[in-house]
Amino acid sequence: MDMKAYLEERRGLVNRTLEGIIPQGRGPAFRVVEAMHYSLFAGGKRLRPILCLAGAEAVGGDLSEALPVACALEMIHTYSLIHDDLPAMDDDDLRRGHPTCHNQFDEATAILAGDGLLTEAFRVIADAAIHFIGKEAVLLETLQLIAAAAGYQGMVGGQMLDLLAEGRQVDRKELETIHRLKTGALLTASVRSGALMGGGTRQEITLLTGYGEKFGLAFQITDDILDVEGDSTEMGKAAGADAKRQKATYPGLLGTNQAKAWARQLVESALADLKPLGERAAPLEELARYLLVRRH
Ligand code: GRG
Repeated sequence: MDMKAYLEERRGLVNRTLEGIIPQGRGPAFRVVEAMHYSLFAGGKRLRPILCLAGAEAVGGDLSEALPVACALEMIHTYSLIHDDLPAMDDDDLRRGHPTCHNQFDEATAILAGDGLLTEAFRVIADAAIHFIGKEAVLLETLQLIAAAAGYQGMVGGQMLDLLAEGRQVDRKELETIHRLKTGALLTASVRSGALMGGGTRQEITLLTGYGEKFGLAFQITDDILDVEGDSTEMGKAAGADAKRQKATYPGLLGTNQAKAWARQLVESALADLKPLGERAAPLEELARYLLVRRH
């Protein structure tokens, strides 16, 4: 398949829908909407919405039914980046190749922009109920899944553990827990929610959840490797940030070669999960392979 064209088409679909959700500079509190829009459209691969749509596609679902959830996932992800960059957390100046939200605006506005995106994401999912009359249980399960993945049992909890681990020796088990929560939970929820919204069977949903978990971990390993080997301009953020903050990473713990070998193993295992789904899972297959060659 032509993956480049596929990704461009999906990004376009997501971006157009997001533009409709967060129109530039409207509403009574113009400044916060401007900051939300700024961070949302400051680049970004749109990996989570693309995974969600591909999850729906893999079970033969209708893309339009998964689209609001796909956009909500990107909004939650963007909120997490804005807050992660704040001086109280990673204190970063550059994100997605642009000044971070608190540098472009100010700290209070950046906090509110993150809050605004997170809250709005759940309104968008709730609004999708109109397409789910008679099958509300699917939407409720999705809502519950995404809330758990984003909250203290998922990303927020992982971020807390990550901050607590700074400057301290961490073993492989602890590192895996941090990343499974901080990064993996939302990525897994992206594929799983797509499969749910697409009307997948329980067996299909379980297979795609397994895929998502391995994808999430492999994504984090390759993110750590890029922090060591990557190019700041290509990545749109400073390389070497992990070492600077004395963060535990996979290359730091296992060595770069072993970390790469583990990422390959995880991708192979994720691909095996997709086998029973056949051709419809081809985009997810390509997305997993892309992890091993990505440069940003
Ligand atoms: C503040 C609650 C809270 C959580 C922050 C996402 C996160 C948790 C921190 C970001 C720090 C980081 C670099 C994590 C590693 C993996 C990751 C999430 C990378 C960024 O995701 P991409 O590569 O970014 O999908 P784009 O910009 O392409 O969307």
